[in-house]
Amino acid sequence: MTTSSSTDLDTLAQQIKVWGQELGFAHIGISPASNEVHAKHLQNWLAKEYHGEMSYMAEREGLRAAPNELHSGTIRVISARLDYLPDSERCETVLNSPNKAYISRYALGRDYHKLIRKRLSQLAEKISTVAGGSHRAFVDSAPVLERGFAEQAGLGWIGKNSMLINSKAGSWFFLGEIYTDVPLPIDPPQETGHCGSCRACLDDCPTGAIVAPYQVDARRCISYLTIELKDSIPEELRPLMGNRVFGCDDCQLVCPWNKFAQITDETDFSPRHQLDNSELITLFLWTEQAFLDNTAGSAIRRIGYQRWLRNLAVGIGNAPASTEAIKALETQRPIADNMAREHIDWALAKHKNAINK
Ligand code: B12
Ligand code: SF4
Repeated sequence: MTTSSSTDLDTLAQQIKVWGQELGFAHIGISPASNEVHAKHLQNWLAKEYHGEMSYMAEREGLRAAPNELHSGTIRVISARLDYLPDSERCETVLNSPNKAYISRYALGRDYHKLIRKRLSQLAEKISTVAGGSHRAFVDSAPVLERGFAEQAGLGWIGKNSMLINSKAGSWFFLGEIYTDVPLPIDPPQETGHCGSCRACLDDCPTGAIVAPYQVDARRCISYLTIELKDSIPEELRPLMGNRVFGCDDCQLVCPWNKFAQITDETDFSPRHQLDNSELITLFLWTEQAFLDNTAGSAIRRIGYQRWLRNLAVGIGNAPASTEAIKALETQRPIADNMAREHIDWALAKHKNAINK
């Protein structure tokens, strides 16, 4: 097949969607390779310093909405959606059990980065075989405005929680992209504004991180505090974090559109080591070797052992006072670095004060 005529390109676009489905993607859409509206939103967000310590967001700002600068010749962005929700039954139970550790649903199984990039590369190869051209696959960590491009490509619309939401599938999915120089036909965006008067996510965010509709101040977001932040977690935010020790899903859990969420059939995303239903203390008492073994191939490993201890110490500090918690905190205190130890001391003080009252 050649791609010289628009009919050929229409056929190729349809074929790409079929291949995408065969590779496990739930939705594929194609958009132009520019996004000025979202570039402006990003600029405002950075100006307010909502990115906190994520300096990579500011450093590569110009590239995010300008695919051609990241991969020369790009004129189209192919956006892909991969559902990850393993099952949602336990979320509320764990969140309401203060001795248990809540780990966000996206991180319970295998790290998604490699998996998605590999499949996108396979898709890019198929396109290349048929149409030639130059293609490059991205997922998450590259300077790409993923939600903005996915919205433009018709994969969904951006909710007040800033998540990309699909009217038939909610928001429990990852995004990935292929930049291409093949002039594929463009998909229409979905209508926007489906939040209406709802503001459940703004009202329910534990730390008040959704400071205005569509605007997340990452510095308050539990996902940032537990995953991105390398140093100490601000003390005033710790009590608000409850038992959320790696990421946070509250703004998705309360969203009414997630009653349409699709359960993933990717076995790689199934919870490992009972991470969807573990006691805070059990995880806190893992040795460094156990942490490395149990988080091999998982996104959790990226934060390292000391931040793992830091996050769990905050969770334990928020749990009901107990001598068992004091014992666990004292056991791990000597192996903690200064940063983690400060959180352990905070938690110890909370438990001891409550017990001595
Ligand atoms: C930095 C980052 C974070 C930061 C900052 C979050 C944020 N909202 O920006 C932190 C660490 C907090 C984070 C948390 C999470 N993240 Co994150 N994150 C990213 C990353 C790397 C960049 C996002 C970005 O560009 N932020 C900059 C700001 C300006 O963009 P934004 O908040 O998305 O805002 C957009 C819209 O709201 C809109 N907008 C802004 N202002 C306004 C105003 C109006 C009036 C309107 C109409 C629109 C509008 O324009 C903005 C730009 O597109 C992307 C991957 C990527 N390369 O894109 C993943 C990504 C967005 N994250 C993802 C996920 C899954 C999460 C978490 C659910 C993980 C978790 N469970 O803990 C949470 C969700 C928190 C939340 N509500 O955003 C997925 C989202 C998939 C989806 N369905 O939307 C992505 C796409 C990763 C992926 N490849 O799948 N994340
Ligand atoms: S919870 Fe309500 S306001 Fe927030 S994203 Fe969902 S529909 Fe929109």
